[in-house]
Amino acid sequence: MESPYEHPYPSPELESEHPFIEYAFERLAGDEMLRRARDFRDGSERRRSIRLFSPDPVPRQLIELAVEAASTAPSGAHKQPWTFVGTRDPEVKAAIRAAAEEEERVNYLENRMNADWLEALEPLGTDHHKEFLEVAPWIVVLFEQRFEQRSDGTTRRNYYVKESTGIAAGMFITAIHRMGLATLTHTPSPMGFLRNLLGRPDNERPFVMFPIGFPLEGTRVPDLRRKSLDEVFVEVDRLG
Ligand code: IYR
Repeated sequence: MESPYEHPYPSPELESEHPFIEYAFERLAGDEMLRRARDFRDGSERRRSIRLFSPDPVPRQLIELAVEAASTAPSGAHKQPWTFVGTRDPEVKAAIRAAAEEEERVNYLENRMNADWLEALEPLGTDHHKEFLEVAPWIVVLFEQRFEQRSDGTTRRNYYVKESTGIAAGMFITAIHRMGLATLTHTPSPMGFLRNLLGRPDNERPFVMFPIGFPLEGTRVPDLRRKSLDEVFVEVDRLG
């Protein structure tokens, strides 16, 4: 077929500087695409954030596989500006719980969250108790790298750090769900304490924390409704 492109990518000049490889893309039959699309949609629909984890252990290999999947996320200038920091150490988890509960105590009980915010959270029934941080077998904290720290001591800018790390977070959550585990996107606020407790360098800032494990048997979750397709998708077929 004749190429629809006047300006092919990569250009011969680009490729002479930076070698490219062929994209090993597998084009599926239409019915297989639909089957996979539905399967993924249905599986995603069953995901819930949970707040009561079982203490049952989870092998490190599963966490590693989820991090590898998440780390395939697209990122600004392919900088992959993230670090996933995992712990299953009881002392570390206890220290994280204590610090998170102290911040949340100020949020909930000393009015650091305003009345509107507290009202929005009411149906979820959250409070400053974060026992799950000790009970869940793993805590993974995703750090964004505000800049790149090279081994020779120099630094380089990263680009679209929050967007890139946010996409990696979504892929991590999806990977955890698809392997049969559960998590909670937890952002104790402010969460600067995580950098000290986990001994992370200056260029890293905590982005989100994930307690990970199996749901405690019989765990209940809020009876949420998700927005329908028409509430979240619009096709535009003429200029605005
Ligand atoms: N960080 C607090 C409050 C909280 C905020 C939102 I937005 C939530 O969706 C849930 C909780 C906490 O962790 O309790």
